[in-house]
Amino acid sequence: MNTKQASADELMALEEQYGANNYHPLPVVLDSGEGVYVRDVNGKRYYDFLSAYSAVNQGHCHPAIIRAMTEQIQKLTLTSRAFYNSQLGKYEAYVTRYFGYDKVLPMNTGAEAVETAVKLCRKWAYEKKGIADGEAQIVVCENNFHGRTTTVVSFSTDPEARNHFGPYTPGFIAVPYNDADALAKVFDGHKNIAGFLVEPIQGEAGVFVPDDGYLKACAALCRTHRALFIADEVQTGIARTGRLLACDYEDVHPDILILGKALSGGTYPVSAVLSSREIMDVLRPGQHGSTFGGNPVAAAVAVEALEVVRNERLTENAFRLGNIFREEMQAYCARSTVAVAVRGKGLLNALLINNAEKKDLAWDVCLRLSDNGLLAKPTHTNIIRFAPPLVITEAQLRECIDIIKTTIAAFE
Ligand code: IF1
Repeated sequence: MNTKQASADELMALEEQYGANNYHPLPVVLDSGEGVYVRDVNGKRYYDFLSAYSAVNQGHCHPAIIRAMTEQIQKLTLTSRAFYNSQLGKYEAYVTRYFGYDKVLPMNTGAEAVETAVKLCRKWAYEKKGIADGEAQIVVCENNFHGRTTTVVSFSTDPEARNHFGPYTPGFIAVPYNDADALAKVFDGHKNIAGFLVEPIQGEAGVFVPDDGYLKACAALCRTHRALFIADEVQTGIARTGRLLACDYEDVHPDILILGKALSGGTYPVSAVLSSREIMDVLRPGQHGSTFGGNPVAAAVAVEALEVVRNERLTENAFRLGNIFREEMQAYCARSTVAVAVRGKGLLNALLINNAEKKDLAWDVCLRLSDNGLLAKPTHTNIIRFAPPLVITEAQLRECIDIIKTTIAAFE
């Protein structure tokens, strides 16, 4: 490949030939990003309405985060946890205070943080709750998405995510989402329940927002039965839904909180598991960790990424603009034969497409949206997720609403 900028087709062909085919991307080859915008290799500018699945809440290449990263990355990138480093303690103090916890276990990807939470919950169950070793059960929800590792897909109910990856890790019970009675029945029927793992809003499943009170009812059941309420806020956390955490809508304080994605503003893999001292202290030296977990770059970046959320009032912005988005799109759905309904909280929203006549209509709409300068992608065939960076302005949002309406109108 010579040094001239390879064409979009050449670059897509390289991925097709040399890359594992575990994705089906839209035919757009992105090359740069700034705030709510990304540009492809031909210089075409798009509004990014996926935000790397809520990792880029602070906007692409946020200057303050890039500055923090650039400074640290030229100084010290990785020491392993065999030694202390000058950034980790400051980050641990900052992030635990920020979310109201005693302790944090730093990891890298969301799935690693979920795996960490599962291990922590099980060990707490054996050493503090007194469940017989190896007998702990963790309740999960049907249609969950918590990552792609083999233990995590062991408790997935999605055949696409789970099939042919066995043998599976045992010790999980699936209940219907948004049904606290179903969780109550599991507690009544089993004595070895260690915890309940839940997404406050099911993102991948299609932005399913549970009824008001669902999280609170489940947290109360966990307290009554001395099981840990584990919230996976990898996608819903860090201001995305219009509150710092989606659990904040119900004043639920998870026993174990899982964060990722926007913890670094999309600049670096940073995830975290936060909990109380009583729970976290069941992990002793040598019992868990990772090479990059807690590295100085991740620590410096995460502090800055969280500062941006606070300083730029991204939570309030997501709340206010999310209401505008749903109000405008609901009005459009009322008179549309294509767009059926919109649902979500803050700037995590999804539009249901009527694909009765054409199965892949949502995909076609997304292709046309990209032609019209807005990037979004369907999930589960007929649901289009709309999740722009939380730095979007009202004027930009209204422009994007117009783009979405005009694009869909062409399919009516
Ligand atoms: C892909 C989905 C979203 C997550 C929740 C843990 C993780 C995720 C609630 C794991 C990750 C990502 C994975 C990414 C696409 C995206 C995704 F479509 F796959 F399901 F957001 F909905 N908990 N979600 O949403 O975090 O290990 O990826 O850092 O697999 O393509 P990760």
